[in-house]
Amino acid sequence: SRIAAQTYAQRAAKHANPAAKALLETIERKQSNLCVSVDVTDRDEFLDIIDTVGPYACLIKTHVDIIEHFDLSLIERLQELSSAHDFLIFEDRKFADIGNTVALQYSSGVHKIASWSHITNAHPVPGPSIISGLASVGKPLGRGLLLLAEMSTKGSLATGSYTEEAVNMARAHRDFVIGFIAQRRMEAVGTSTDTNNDEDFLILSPGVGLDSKGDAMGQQYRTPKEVVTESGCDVIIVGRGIYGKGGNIDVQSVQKQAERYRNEGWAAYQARIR
Ligand code: 5IU
Repeated sequence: SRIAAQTYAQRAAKHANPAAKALLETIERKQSNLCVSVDVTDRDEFLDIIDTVGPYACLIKTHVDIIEHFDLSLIERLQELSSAHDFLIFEDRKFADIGNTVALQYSSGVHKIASWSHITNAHPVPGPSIISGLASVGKPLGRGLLLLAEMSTKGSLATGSYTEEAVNMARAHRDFVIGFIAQRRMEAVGTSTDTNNDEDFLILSPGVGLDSKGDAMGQQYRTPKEVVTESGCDVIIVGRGIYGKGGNIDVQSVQKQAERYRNEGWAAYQARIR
């Protein structure tokens, strides 16, 4: 596709959304298209993993609702690590309710996601009102939203016309929807409205692993080469491939794996733009 042949820097220079621009710039500056997904429940382990992988990542993906003893001091530490290691933050909240409710879930409650997460995501299942609800909170803060156009799991229902309609919904809200969680590029999906030739959706792809094909709960893994070079995705999202089962992390091995996935992801991108 037109976009897949461009460099991250070229795309950063043209992107109008502040979160998308910052992510593309970070990717280029750090030569890393690696997003590390930190799905652990212990606060100290969460921060230790992020401090270890931070130098290799453009983005850290969180599920803050799984963390025991959460309070906003944890977010302060996360923000310190984000500045120290130069990565953005993506709370993988997967909003799915009516506009009014998601606006409250995004802004308020225990987690106050909009106040600290540069990027978040939503299921398109409620229709376009989920975008306007989230945009009412996130746009004034310069945030970006990803729609879940596809999933990596076996038997996912997000396929075919559901995926097409998700892409069409995003096209009508390009000021706030910066891209998709998906398994491939989306330019050819749905009905293109790209008359100015300036559509640039970021594709962030979970289900990435070098040593495993999946887990016992339906997850399916592909390699960075399959995801970035062959399917044209922009960011690889890697969790257990980097930190293993969790529970007592071996810092050296976590660091080694983060560096390995970063190198593989970047090589796969270089092979794509060549
Ligand atoms: N995740 C997926 N697949 C998806 C979506 C999200 O794996 O289709 I949407 C999340 C779940 C988890 C992370 O937080 O990405 C992948 O973790 P592992 O690399 O440990 O499987």
